[in-house]
Amino acid sequence: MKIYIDGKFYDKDDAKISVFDHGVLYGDGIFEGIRAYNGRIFRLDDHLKRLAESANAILLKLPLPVKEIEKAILETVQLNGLRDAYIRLVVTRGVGDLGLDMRKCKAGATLFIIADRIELYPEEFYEKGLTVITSTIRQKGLDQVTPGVKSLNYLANILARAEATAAGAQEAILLNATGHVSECSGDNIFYIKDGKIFTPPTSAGILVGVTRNVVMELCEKKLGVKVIERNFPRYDLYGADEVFLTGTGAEVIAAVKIDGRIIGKGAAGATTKTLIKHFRDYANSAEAGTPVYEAVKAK
Ligand code: PXG
Repeated sequence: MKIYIDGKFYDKDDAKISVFDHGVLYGDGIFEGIRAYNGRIFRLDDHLKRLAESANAILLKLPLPVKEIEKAILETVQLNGLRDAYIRLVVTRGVGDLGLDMRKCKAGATLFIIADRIELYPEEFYEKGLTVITSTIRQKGLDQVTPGVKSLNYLANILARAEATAAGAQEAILLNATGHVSECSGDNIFYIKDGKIFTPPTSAGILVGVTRNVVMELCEKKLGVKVIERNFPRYDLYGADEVFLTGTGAEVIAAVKIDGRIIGKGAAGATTKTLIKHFRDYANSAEAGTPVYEAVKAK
């Protein structure tokens, strides 16, 4: 495996950054989790746009123009010979001193890119669905560093996921300060009731998922249903016909048990299954991604 760090490629064991990097010392940085399907990087422009917005929000100057970052991503995937991949892109504040002052990070931001094979939920989970719990951990408020910034501070999400694991569940829902559902530790959430599809609005405190946006487009184009963005309590999930989660790793996947309540028929529902199919068809189509290899480009 070859890992990109600031313009150079390193073997896995040699891919290291400084202990004085503020990404390590303070979680001061941002990241993106991106997927490649069949030699094309899925919605790369969306990920790069979110990265640039996150950087701007935390006063971080990206070390390269976005177009150059795109080139570095393509090169990393190419060099590792991957067609289906999970790509982790991280931008840290860079090397500073032991204080909080970002002006001390004089050398500027560090960018590293890892491209690896993806670890997916086993296929059976797409039929039988996930077990989910509500975490005791609250979503960060909008007056804090907004959850819309994909920052390196993922402790709340990690601890929420640990609560899920301890409860024998795969995902955890985070409620926000007003008790409304925001999102899961690594996925956005939707529910279906009487033919209508709902998801929390950005004002609930969510990461605006690339997958979430694609699924909203697919609901409109393929199902003829416009997703309604509104705040709702977790009780609406308990009474839903179907609940599903979206994320780069999970794609579209049903949640069939939430806090011990069985949702719908207790397995992936018809609409969720239809969406899983539409999503996979789209993800593997030429229009969904930026080609990595010349042979694909020529097609
Ligand atoms: N909310 C949160 C908090 C996320 O971290 C999503 C929603 C979905 O966004 P995308 O753009 O992926 O549709 C995410 C992203 C993992 C893992 O290992 C998951 C994410 C990020 C990093 C790792 O499960 N999900």
